[in-house]
Amino acid sequence: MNRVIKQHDLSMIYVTGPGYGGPGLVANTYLEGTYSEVYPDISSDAEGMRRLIRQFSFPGGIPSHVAPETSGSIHEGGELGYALLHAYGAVFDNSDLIACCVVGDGEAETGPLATSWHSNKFLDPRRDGAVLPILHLNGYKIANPAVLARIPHAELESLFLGYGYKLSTWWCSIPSTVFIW
Ligand SMILES: Cc1ncc(C[n+]2csc(CCOP(=O)(O)OP(=O)(O)O)c2C)c(N)n1
Ligand SMILES: [Mg+2]
Repeated sequence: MNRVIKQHDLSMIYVTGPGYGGPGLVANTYLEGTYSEVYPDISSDAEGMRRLIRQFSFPGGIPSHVAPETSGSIHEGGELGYALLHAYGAVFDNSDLIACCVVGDGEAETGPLATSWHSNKFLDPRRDGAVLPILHLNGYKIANPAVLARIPHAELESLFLGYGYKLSTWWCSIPSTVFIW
C-alpha cells in the first residue's frame, strides 16, 4: 500500500483487523525506515534488527499487536470486529480518503464485522471516500478453523456478491489466501 500511496500521492489509511497481526505492521514500519527514525536504538542494521526482534511481546518490550508505541498508528483495538466499520466511518464525508481494511477470517465471524459488510449501502460516491476491504483467509482464528475459509470459493464469491462486493483480484499462496473486493 505504501508503494501505491507514494506512486499516486494518495490519501489513504490502513485499518487492520486480524487477531495478532501486530508484528507484520511493526516489521513494515521498520522496513520503510520510520521505526528507526522514531526509535534510533532500533537501527537499520543487523544490531537494530536483533533488538527489534528481541523486544517483541516481551516484558519491557512491545505488545503483540499494534499499540500506541507503533510508529504511524493512530488507534489500538484489541476487541475483534470493528475494523471494517471504522474504515467506513473514516471515509464518510471525507471524499478524498481511501480506507484500505484487512479483515481477519476469524474476525469476520464476529457479529459487528459480519454486519459491517452492509455499510456500503450508506456510502455516497458524490460525498464520501472509498473503502477497499481485503479478506485475509489464512484459514484459522488463532488455531481453530475459520468458517469463511472452509466454504468453497465459489460460494464465498456468491456470498459477497450478495453483500454488494465484486472480487477484483486474489492471491493464493500456501497457507494464506487474500481476497480484495
Ligand atoms: C470480541 C473478541 N473475541 C475474542 C477475542 C480473542 N481473539 C484474539 S485473536 C482471535 C482470533 C482472530 O482470528 P483472525 O482474525 O483470523 O486472525 P488470525 O488468528 O488469523 O491472525 C481471537 C478469537 C478478541 N480479541 N475479541
Ligand atoms: Mg485468520
